[in-house]
Amino acid sequence: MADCIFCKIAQKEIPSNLVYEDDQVVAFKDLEPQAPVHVLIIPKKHVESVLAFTKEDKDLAAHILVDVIPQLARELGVDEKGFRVVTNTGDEGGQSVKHLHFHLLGGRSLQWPPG
Ligand code: DGP
Repeated sequence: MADCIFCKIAQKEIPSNLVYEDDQVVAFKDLEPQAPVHVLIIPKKHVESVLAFTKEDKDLAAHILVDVIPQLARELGVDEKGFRVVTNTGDEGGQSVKHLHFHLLGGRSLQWPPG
């Protein structure tokens, strides 16, 4: 989608620190890390948020949650101590980039509730 920064990252039109890529998904380091490990996992295709998922996206959603996130957690070394996966949705959810992304945060003790 034109003017979507995460579409441009997925298409390598702007640089990022990629940590994972396959035919459907990329993951890259967050520009403003909130923890020692902070990566964003996104679908390559433009989906605005989890609210925009359709039945056709079930395999993609499962792939992200079942395959990509656990693999990355292990590769990034946060699987044993624990980590957090967050997808901010909409304005009150704190979503600043309107392309679905899952934050994977870890490497320190994370507090709850979030602000
Ligand atoms: P959210 O607030 O949930 O929409 O998170 C958006 C995140 O995206 C935020 O933590 C900062 C990050 N971000 C924004 N622009 C860029 C960028 O151009 N490159 C990278 N690597 N991260 C970005």
